[in-house]
Amino acid sequence: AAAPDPRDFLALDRELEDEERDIRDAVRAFAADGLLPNVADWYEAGTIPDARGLAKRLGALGVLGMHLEGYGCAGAGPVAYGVACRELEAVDSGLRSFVSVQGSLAMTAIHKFGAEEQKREWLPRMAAGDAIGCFGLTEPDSGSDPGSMRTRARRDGDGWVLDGTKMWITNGSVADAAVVWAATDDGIRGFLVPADTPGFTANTVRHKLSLRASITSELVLEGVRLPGSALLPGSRGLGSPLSCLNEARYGIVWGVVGAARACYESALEYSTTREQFGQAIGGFQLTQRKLADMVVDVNQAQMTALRIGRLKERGECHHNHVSFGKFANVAAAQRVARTSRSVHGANGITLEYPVMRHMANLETVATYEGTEEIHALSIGQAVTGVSAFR
Ligand code: TGC
Ligand code: FAD
Repeated sequence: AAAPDPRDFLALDRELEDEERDIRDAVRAFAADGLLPNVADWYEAGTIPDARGLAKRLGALGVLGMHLEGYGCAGAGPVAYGVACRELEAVDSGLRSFVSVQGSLAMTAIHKFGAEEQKREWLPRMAAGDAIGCFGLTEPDSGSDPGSMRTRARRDGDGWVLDGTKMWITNGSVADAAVVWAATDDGIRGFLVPADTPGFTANTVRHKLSLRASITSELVLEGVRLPGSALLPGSRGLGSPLSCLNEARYGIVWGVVGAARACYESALEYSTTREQFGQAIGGFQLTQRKLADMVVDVNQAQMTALRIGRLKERGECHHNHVSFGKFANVAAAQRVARTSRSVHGANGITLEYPVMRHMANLETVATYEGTEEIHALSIGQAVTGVSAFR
């Protein structure tokens, strides 16, 4: 048998189908030319300077809502979608976030719960990147427990009035429309709020030390009057936003394999070129142990992602499988990023290398879309049958 390829030790990419490999190559090439050369500057600036231009370029690449059917979406399989997330997050978690929020959260909410007219109005524009969407579930006092939300939608004749504050909303200040989750007399429902509606404002969160190449915002809704047609009529209860989260969480299961791979590959390259005590540091036993730990984590995380992807393809992926993947793979990526940082010595703390940027980003990734603790509790509940959330 051939010796393992250090960049794909268990030859897992050989398990990809042709369509999946084509998407991998297209996104990887796009990322190498159009994202990687700029991302450290965006990170340092703490923003994506031309979010609209980026949306259009990602739309042209075909990755926005790529796993959805119809309305200008590609209808790609879950593994193809996962591979795209992996290649984007190999550059930066903020860029995968952009695609997750647009496709897996905002577009998925409209696709699953929207009226035909809402789908026709928004989905093709969002798939093309001509319109940007965001997804407002979290509030200042309701994070892990979104069921405690205070944002309220009350009936006003045929329409609705929304009041409340959403916090930590990715792309909030650049969005054309926000999917806002609000409590009503009938439980939690979703609303499609155009950003130019009077009473709606978005304020950018400043001074983040993680996910800096991403726009994060507070959404304030003060007496926002909406027509009856703004309701997502199919949405009902907390299960509706949670079912969208499953899609985005699935993208993270794959995405963080990319972040981990980038950190491992940077350490591998560095360890063969950096010399101390008269030899490449990759020749020291302690460095080899670090490389072994990293390559095992990257490949195990990739196996987990691929397995969950194939289950999803067959309609056999339960949301607890996704919790398993997010819990295991984010932790693996964090270990790899930290280990890789140590291999790079002082150079590892700069933006010249991607490792500290990934390491800081992964703090956000471990928090959003359900914290590490929330997913541990989901797995605990799945294996014991006992809920320990409250
Ligand atoms: P609980 O009573 O357990 O559940 C309420 C209803 O929802 C159902 N359900 C799910 N359905 C689909 N998918 C899931 N993952 C589901 N989990 C639960 C459940 O069966 C029930 O249905 P029904 O019919 O019986 O009513 O609700 P709970 O209040 O006890 O909370 C459960 C918990 C803690 C798991 C949930 O609230 C949770 O997941 N909390 C974490 C919140 C979170 O992940 N927020 C993310 C915000 S969005 C974001 O972070 C975007 S970042 C994106 C980026 O930039 O990439
Ligand atoms: P809290 O829920 O207050 O948790 C604090 C700590 O307590 C955590 O360690 C948590 O695990 C722990 N904890 C809470 N409950 C329990 C329990 N029952 N048992 C044990 N431990 C527990 N949200 C959106 O709606 N849309 C977005 O687009 C979005 N984008 C984001 C982008 C960024 C950069 C960040 C940082 C967050 C984003 N979020 C978004 C919000 C994110 O989903 C929340 O931060 C997350 O759900 C956790 O909520 P919290 O920060 O309020 O923490």
